Amino acid sequence: MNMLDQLKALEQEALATLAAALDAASLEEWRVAVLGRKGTLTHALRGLGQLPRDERPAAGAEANRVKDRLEAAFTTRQETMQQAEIARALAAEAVDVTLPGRPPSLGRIHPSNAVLRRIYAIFGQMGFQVYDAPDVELDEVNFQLLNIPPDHPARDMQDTFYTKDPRVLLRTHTSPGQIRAMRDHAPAPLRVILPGKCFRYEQVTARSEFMFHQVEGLAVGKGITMADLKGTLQEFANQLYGAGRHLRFRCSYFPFVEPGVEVDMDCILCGGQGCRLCKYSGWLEISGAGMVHPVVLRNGGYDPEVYSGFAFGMGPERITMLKHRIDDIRYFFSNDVRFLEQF
Ligand code: FA5
Repeated sequence: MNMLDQLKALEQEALATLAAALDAASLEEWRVAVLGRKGTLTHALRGLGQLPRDERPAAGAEANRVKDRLEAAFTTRQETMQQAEIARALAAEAVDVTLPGRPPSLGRIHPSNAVLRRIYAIFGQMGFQVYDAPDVELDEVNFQLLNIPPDHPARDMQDTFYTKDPRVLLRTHTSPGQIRAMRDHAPAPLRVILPGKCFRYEQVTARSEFMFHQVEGLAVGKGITMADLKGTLQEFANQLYGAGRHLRFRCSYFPFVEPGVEVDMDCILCGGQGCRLCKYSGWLEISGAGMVHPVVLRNGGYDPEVYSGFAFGMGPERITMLKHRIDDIRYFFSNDVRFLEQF
């Protein structure tokens, strides 16, 4: 067989095997076997040099044509294969855009936080700033500086959770924040609310949790009187529960105020007639309060001969219960969405 026939036969065979190559591996095998350094075509091209001179131009031209043809065929086959691979991948990863989506579930503000924000806004309008005090407190600040020495009977009303260090406990009320705020500001006049979590080691019931929020209020300055306390709480009740609320101040005892009071508001359900909510008394308790005790003023850095102040402490969960007529405080922190999503 002369060179030209040999080249034609090589071309036919190579094209036939190329057509049979169905994957990338066999395509690569074909490239090595035909176009590679030791491939059949390369081998044939090398043989051109041994041809007689007059046969070389024709054989050379034919060899180049075959080489171009096979290279072009290889490229085309490779591209076709890549396209097919892309098409297969796209089909496999196809997303059905007509499927209904998963709706994101919308969060809500927790009812305790919602009423806290409302309380901040109301007292903010009256010039009270929010002061943050720690949940983990010293016995000294939670009790002693508030006029409750060790073994004082008032400690029985506010037992708490203790840490390994007997000096450190979880605060039972926000009142220790009074000491911290006063020490931060004295002797400048001061008007703050102190919101936050409180903890008590007590029986959990429909009205009492072992963890709950309080909002403390404190105003210290010259010439502050009980009338300021009454006016401030009256304005608060009007803003939160609607204008025209009636408040009642009942004598009470807290070691850190003198005089001390419990503040009641006319029942929001019956307007004072008497119903189940107010236990037929016509009144709902909303806050403990009083004039800051001289000992506490002194512990906070104010001279009680010159300065006076009022303080109050209320429970936002109980306030929310009244507002929305919730009959069990345990709903607040049991994380039942059927409860939480109503707010
Ligand atoms: C106090 O804790 C005083 N520190 C309040 C105070 C501040 C008086 C400043 C005078 C001057 P009391 O123990 O009554 O007081 O609690 C105040 C409010 O916290 C209660 O009216 C109630 O709303 C809320 N509270 C108390 N204990 C619980 C509890 N276990 N679960 C839910 N709320 C509670």
